Amino acid sequence: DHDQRFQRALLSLDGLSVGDAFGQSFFFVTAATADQRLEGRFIPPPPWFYTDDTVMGVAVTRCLQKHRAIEPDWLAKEFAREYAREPDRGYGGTARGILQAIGQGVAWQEAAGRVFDGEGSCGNGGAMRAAPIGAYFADDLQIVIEHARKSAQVTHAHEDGQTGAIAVALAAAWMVLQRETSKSQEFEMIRFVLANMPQTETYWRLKKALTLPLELSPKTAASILGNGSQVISSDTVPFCLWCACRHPDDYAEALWTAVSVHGDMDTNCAIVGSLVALSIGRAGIPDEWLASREPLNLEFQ
Ligand code: 8NA
Ligand code: MG
Ligand code: MG
Repeated sequence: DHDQRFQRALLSLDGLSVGDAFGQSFFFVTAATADQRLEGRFIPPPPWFYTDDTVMGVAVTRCLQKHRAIEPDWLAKEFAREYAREPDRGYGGTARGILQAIGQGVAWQEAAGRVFDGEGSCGNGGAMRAAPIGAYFADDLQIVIEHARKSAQVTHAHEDGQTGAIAVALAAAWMVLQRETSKSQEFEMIRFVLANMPQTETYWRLKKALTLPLELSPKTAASILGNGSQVISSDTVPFCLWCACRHPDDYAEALWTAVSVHGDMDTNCAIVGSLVALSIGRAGIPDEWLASREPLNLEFQ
């Protein structure tokens, strides 16, 4: 029922927002300090400020609460409203223009469709906010796919931008399902995602993850899968799913792994955190980490 589904979406959102804020805090320090923290596993001093990943993840979760579905028209307005309220949360360059236009009354189809010479954005912004959708609809994969696509579409007209969201939502659904049946195996989640997602750029890159043993160093894996430094779906989602497979039962270790390769640290940690939270439950997110994240105003009614 809705309450149980919504609790799963909220759990994923906690994993997402703590990950986002944790990863973001590494952007504020020198490379030497970051390396020191990574080597010693010293968690950054609080508060950890969250970014666009969290703001948009909250909007998606609010949409699920209010409509029990992804309603693109409502979600586009909610994204634009939050952007206008706090434009400096670190939004992607193109995303800013799209959200501003929507706020000025341009239809989301037009605002999202005209960027990059009509190609649309394949940025990782669709993927970074998609896990709560997979968590919510876990028992019906066709609905997961349909609503993940809708949630990305309002800002990401490019097929691969939507594929990234679908892949992350499917991974989230798998985390919920495997927790219920407790049969977790190396790469099983990635195989499941590949079997159900569209075959665009992110698919082909994710396929490479199957050849990278989980004992491999994260840096080597990221050199093949990408570390998100291009801020696009295909460069981000495969490594994040590999991290979630590597540490499905250890939130802190999964995030240390994700952040260790630099790149899009807030977004990588947001995606990995949003997935691992679902397999470990809320008690698996360390209290100290939850308390370090800047307080979230969820405004759920
Ligand atoms: P977006 O739609 O602006 O896409 C992000 C970037 O991806 C763009 O600025 C382009 O560089 C690239 N890109 C997207 N589509 C294309 C294309 N068709 N052709 C060539 N390049 C393309 O925003 P978004 O919401 O997808 O982005 C999410 C990211 O922005 C997350 O990392 C989030 O944390 C935020 N962010 C970005 C940066 C950064 O740009 N380095 C830093 C901090 C935060
Ligand atoms: Mg961000
Ligand atoms: Mg980012």
